[in-house]
Amino acid sequence: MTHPDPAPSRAGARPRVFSGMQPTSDLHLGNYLGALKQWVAGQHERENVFCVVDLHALTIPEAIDPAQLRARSRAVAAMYLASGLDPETATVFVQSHVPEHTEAAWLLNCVTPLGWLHRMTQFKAKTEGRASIGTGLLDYPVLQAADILLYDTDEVPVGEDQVQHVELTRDIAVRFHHLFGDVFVLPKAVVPTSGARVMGLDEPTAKMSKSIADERPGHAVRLLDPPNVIRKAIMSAVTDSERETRFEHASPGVRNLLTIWQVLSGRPMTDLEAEVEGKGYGALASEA
Ligand code: AQP
Repeated sequence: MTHPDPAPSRAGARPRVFSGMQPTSDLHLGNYLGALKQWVAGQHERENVFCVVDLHALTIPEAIDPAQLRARSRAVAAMYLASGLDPETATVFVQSHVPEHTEAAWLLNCVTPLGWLHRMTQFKAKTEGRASIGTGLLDYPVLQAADILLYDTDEVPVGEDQVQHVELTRDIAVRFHHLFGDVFVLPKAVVPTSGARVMGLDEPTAKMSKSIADERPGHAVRLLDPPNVIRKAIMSAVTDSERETRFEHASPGVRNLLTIWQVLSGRPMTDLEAEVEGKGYGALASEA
């Protein structure tokens, strides 16, 4: 489905940004490079609304301890600020503290065809191998649409895995407009050119993820890991037996390390390739 680009929501105003993270566990490098880094970089040119989306963390109830969820919500908010979000320019809040999110989700549920939700790749990925699947896991993209649409959001800075949900948000808004007239600003996803999908260090064909990092040390670099743990995870990252360190010909593991290094250093990829060419993966991992 295609829609026209959204008109600016408030004439003359700066674009409004909304985004959030689930307090399911400690944030990792993928969360930082895919989303948080962009939030911080753009904050002075935009109106900023950033949420800790604790209700989304309930979609896998077996994994939730209520006291831990409250503590993790505070920890995620603290990570937003520690990463450089300025509370003077950004509104930071916890989703469950604003009941309008769930009220709006119900209204949007009633206009969202079930088939649209079954098509979501995150739903397919998160239900794989699960004996019991809660309705919330299917429906949470509608709550996400409510989160975004409530704030007249122009831009949603996210990692690549969330782009489909932002497109669904636009589809739901357009359907609502067909039925009831124009109400919402149509948001667009904004993904970084590099680092939009950081892959697992131990499995570079799957994205780095908080829940997998809880089960497998060496899967991710968490933002609060001490330097020796980070070094160990990077040095033991899966690469391959080839000696190719040029980005376009490299294996997924090597591409992942090159991407991480490139985004964190801010240097052009060709410089980095030249620096490690012929030196093997030890050199690449040490640099990354
Ligand atoms: N590997 C990743 N690379 C780039 N961006 C990523 N994001 C997540 N993983 C990567 C982006 O981080 C933001 C917050 O994500 P989330 O908390 O809403 O949940 P998620 O996308 O489901 O992330 P995780 O880490 O995989 O968490 P769990 O394991 O709890 O499901 C989003 O902008 C996301 O795109």
